Amino acid sequence: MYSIKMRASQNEGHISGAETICEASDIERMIATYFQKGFQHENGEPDFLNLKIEKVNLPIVQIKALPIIDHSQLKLSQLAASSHISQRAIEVAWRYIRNDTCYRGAIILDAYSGERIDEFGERGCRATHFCFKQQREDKIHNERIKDALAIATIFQSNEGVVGELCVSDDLNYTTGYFANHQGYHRLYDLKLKGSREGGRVLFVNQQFHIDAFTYFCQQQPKCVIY
Ligand code: PML
Ligand code: MG
Repeated sequence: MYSIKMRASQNEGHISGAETICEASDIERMIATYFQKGFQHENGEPDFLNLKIEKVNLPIVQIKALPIIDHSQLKLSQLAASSHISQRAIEVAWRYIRNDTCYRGAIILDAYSGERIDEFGERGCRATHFCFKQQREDKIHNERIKDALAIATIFQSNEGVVGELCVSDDLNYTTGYFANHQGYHRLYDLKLKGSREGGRVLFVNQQFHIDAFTYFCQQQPKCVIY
């Protein structure tokens, strides 16, 4: 199997990214798909596009996708409270999401104090080396949701991660999610159209170990099964 990754940027600012793990026979199709995605993005015209193909040498672990919970009346404050995330940590998260930096990955906050505990800087922590497979009859057809569900599931599979808030940094996409151990809760109208604000913030408790987390998210090959 091969890991395929794409990232596109403009003036070093993030435009678009994507990744999967696939068979050798699918590499050509995937790089064509990602090339299109990177170059036809509403966030802007890239001046840099990187495609990376790597052979996967470690065994791939399978993880079960979080259930999708789609109740339009869900409130972030209630979800956060049920995951023991403080109001203060949520306020800090919004500040990171609304600032001018487009992080490529997630930033990590203490769920109680709201203090940032990672050292990933402006890059943030990405989930990498993964693919998404569907086994259910009622398949997800939306590529964006497949990708977001895979990433949310990978983050939630780590000890000490109690929640994740995601707001898309895509210009006109206003739906995001809050993930916790119960599932992937879709949240509507998180921002106004025409804004690049967005990002992923993880909330963690005392059980969290950054080294184990980083290895699992970035080195361990994973297949998220829905
Ligand atoms: C992204 O665009 O990177 C994040 C997508 C969030 C998807 C939310 C949803 O529609 O369920
Ligand atoms: Mg995006």
